[in-house]
Amino acid sequence: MSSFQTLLETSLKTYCEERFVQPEQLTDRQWYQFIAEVSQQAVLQSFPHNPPLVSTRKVNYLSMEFLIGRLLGNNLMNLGVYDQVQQLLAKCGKNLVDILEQERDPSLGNGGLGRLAACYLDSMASLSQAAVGYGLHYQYGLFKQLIGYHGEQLERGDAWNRDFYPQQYHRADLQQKVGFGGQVVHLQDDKYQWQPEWEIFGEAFDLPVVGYKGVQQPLRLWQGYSETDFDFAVFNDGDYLHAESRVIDASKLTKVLYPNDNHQEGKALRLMQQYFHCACSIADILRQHLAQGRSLEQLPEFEVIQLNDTHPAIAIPELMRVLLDQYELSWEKAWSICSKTFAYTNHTLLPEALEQWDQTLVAKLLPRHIIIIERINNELHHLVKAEFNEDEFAQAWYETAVLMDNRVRMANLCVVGSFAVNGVAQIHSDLVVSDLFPAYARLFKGRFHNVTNGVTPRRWIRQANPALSALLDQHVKGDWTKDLELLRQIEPLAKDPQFQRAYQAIKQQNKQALAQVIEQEIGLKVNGEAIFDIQIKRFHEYKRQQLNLLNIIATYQEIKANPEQAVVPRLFVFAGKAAPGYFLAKQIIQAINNLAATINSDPDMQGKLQVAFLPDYRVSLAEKIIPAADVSEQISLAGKEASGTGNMKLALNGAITIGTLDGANVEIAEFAGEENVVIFGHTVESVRELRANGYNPREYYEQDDVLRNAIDALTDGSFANGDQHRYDALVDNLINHDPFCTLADFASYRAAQQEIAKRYQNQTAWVESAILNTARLGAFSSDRSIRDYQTRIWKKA
Ligand code: GPV
Repeated sequence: MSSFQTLLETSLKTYCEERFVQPEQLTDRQWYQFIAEVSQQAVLQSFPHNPPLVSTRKVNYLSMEFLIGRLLGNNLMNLGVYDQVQQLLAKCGKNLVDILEQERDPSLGNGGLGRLAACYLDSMASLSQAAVGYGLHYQYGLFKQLIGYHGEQLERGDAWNRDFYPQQYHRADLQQKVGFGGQVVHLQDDKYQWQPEWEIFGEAFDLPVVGYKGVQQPLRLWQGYSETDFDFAVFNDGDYLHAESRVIDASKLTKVLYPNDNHQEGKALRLMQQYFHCACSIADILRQHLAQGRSLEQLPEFEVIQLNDTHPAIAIPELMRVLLDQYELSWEKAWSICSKTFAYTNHTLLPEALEQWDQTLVAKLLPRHIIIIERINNELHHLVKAEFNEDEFAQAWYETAVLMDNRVRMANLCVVGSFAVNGVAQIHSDLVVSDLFPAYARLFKGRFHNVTNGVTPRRWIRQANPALSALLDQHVKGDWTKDLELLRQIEPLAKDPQFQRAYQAIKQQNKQALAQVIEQEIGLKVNGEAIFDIQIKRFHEYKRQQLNLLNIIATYQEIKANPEQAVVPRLFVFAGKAAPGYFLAKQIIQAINNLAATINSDPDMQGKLQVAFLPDYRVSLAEKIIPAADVSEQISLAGKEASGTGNMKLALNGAITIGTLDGANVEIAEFAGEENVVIFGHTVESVRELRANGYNPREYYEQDDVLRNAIDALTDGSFANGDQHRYDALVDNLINHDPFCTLADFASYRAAQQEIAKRYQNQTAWVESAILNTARLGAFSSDRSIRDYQTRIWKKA
C-alpha cells in the first residue's frame, strides 16, 4: 500500500473517532476539511524543496496579485493521488468533484495579470525552476459580484479565509519590520540615515505551490500586523488617539485588494501596500541569500527579481536603500548589483494604467527613497545627454525621465533599474519599443524582449476538461500535460470521422454541464444545440463588450423583423466584473442584463437567441465555462490588449476565436491557421490612419442603419423598463467619443459573426477547426513561457 494510502486511512480513522461518527456520516464540508488537511501533510512530506540552480538563477516573482483559484483539486492531481481520494470517497457514497466545490476561491487578484502569476508559479514548480512568489495576504480578496433587481452590478466583501482555509501556514519566523514617513538625516557625501515616523510589521503566510511531478515552492504572502507597533511612548505622553490611529493603519494596510484592472487610482494606501510588499520581500530575499554564505556582490548571480508590471517598482529604490544605508555599499557598487538583479514585465500600454505617483506623496511616505530616485534620475540625465544630440534631447528626456512634472513615473523607473524588459505578446512587445519607449530602446540596446504569455495545461485542460483530457491521453504518446507540443500528434486525426465524433461528443457533454450551471445560477434553461458564444473577462471599454452587445441587439432586431427566416441558434454567455468606480463598464453590465431579460422572455426568440450573464466571474467559474465554449470572443481594439490569456484557454479547449489582430490573438491565428479563426476589424496600422483622419463615430452612426437602430434601442427604453435615459452616458460616449472605435469595427464584426454562423452549419468542418485549435496551440502552455524566460532573461549573469 502506498504511503499516501496509509496516511489517508489512518487519518480518516482519527478524524472520525474524534467526532464520534462513521465516514459515511461526514458532511461535504467535513470531507473537504479532512482531505485538505491530509493533502497538506502529504505535500510537506513528499515534495522536495530547493531545486538546484543549474543555468538559471532563483526567481523571486514579485506581484501584487496572485489569482490562484482553488488549490485542493490541483494539489491532489499534482501529488498523483486524485484517483485514490476519489475511490475512498466513492466507497462512502461521495463524489470528489462535489467535495472540491466546498473550497472558496482565494480571489487575490483582479484578472489576467494575477492569473498569469498563478500559472507561472505552477509552471516553475513543474519545471523545477527555483522560485518564490511574493505577494500580499489580503484579508478581503476581489469583491463578490451580485446582480441586482435592475440588472446592475452589486458588490459584497470577500473574506476568503475567515472561517477555514487550511492550505496555508503562518510563518512566524519570517516577520519583517517596515518603516514609513519621518526624516532623513544627511550624514556626509553619499551617507544618509532614515528615521521613519512609524513602523509596521509584516507577517508571512506561505501557500505551498505544488508542481506537476516537480517540486513544491512557497507563495509567500505578507500581511500587515498591528499589535506590537502600538506606540506606548506616545501613549504615555497622553497622545492616545494618535497612537491608536497608527494601530489602525497597520491592520488596514493589507485589508483589501484594490479592485482596479488596467487602471491606477493613485490612493496613498495603495502606495503604502506597494512599499510594504516590496520591503518585506526584499528583506526576505537578502536574508536567504546571505544565509547561504553568499556575498551581496553575488546577488545577481543567484537571484533575479521579476517585477510583475510596475506595482512592485519601488523594490528597486528599496534594494538600493538597503545596500547603501544598511550594508554601507557605495552608490556605484549598489547600483551595479541592483541593475543586474531586476527584470520588468510590462502588461499594458493604456495611459491610465501606467503608474505615476505624486512626487510629494512619495517624498512624505518614503523620504529616503525619493532621494535615491532623484539620484537615479540625475544619472539618467547624463546618459541621455551623452546619447542624444541637442535637437533630439528635449524629446528624449521627456520620454525617459523618471521624475517629470512632480510625478514619479514607475514604468520609467523599472526600465532604468532593470537589466531586461519584456512585453507579453509579440505585437505588444513591438509596440513597447516603437510607441512607448523608443528613446529607451536606443539608449539601452538589447534590454527589450518578448515573452508571449501562456497558461498552465494542468488546470486549464487536465483539471477543467477531464473528458477531453481522457481523449488526449488515448491518442497522444507521452505526457502532454508536461509537454503540450505533443498535442501536434492529433493533427492528423482532425479529419478522422471517429475522432471527430468523440471530440464533438465531449464538447456536447461539456455544454450540457454548463447548461446545468447556468440554470442553477440564474434559472435560465438554455438550448444545448445553440452555438455557445462566450465572452469572459473583466469589463473594460477597451475589451469592447459593448461591441458584442450592439451585435446582439442588431441580431434581435433582425429576427424580430424576419420571423420566418431560419436562424442558427446562439447562446451568448458573459461573465466578468467591473471596477466599482468604473461607471461606463457598469452600465455595459447592466445593459447586457437588461437585454438578456428582454430576449430570454420573448417567445419570438425561442430556439434562436439567448443571453446569459453569469455573476461573480472567478477562476472556479472559468473552469466550468471554458470547456463548453464553441466561440471565443477576443474583440479588443487592436493595440490595446497586451496579450490576453483567456483567448489561449478557450482555443486550447476547442473554441473558435472571433477576434481582432490584437495581443496574442495574432499568434493564435498564426499557429492555428488563419482558416481556423475568424479575424475582423481594424489593425494597429489602420487605427492609426483612422485617427489621423479625425475619427468621427457619429458618421458611422448616421450612415449605418443597422448600427443606428441598435444604438437607438438603448435610448428608447426597450431594454430599461421604459427608462429612456438609463444608458445616456454610454450612448453619448459611443456616438460622440468612442475612444475604442467600437462603431468603426461594428460592420466588420457583424460580418464576422455571420461567418461564424455559416461555418457552424457545416459541423464536420467546424469540428475539424476546433480539433486543429487544440492540436496546434501547444506553444501557449505557460511551460513554454517559463522556458523563454529562462533562456532569454533568467540565465545566469
Ligand atoms: I497593467 N493586465 C491585467 O490583467 N491587469 C492589469 O492591471 C494590467 C494588465 C493584463 C493585460 O490586460 C492582459 O492583456 C494580459 O494578458 C495580462 O495582463 C497578463 O499579461
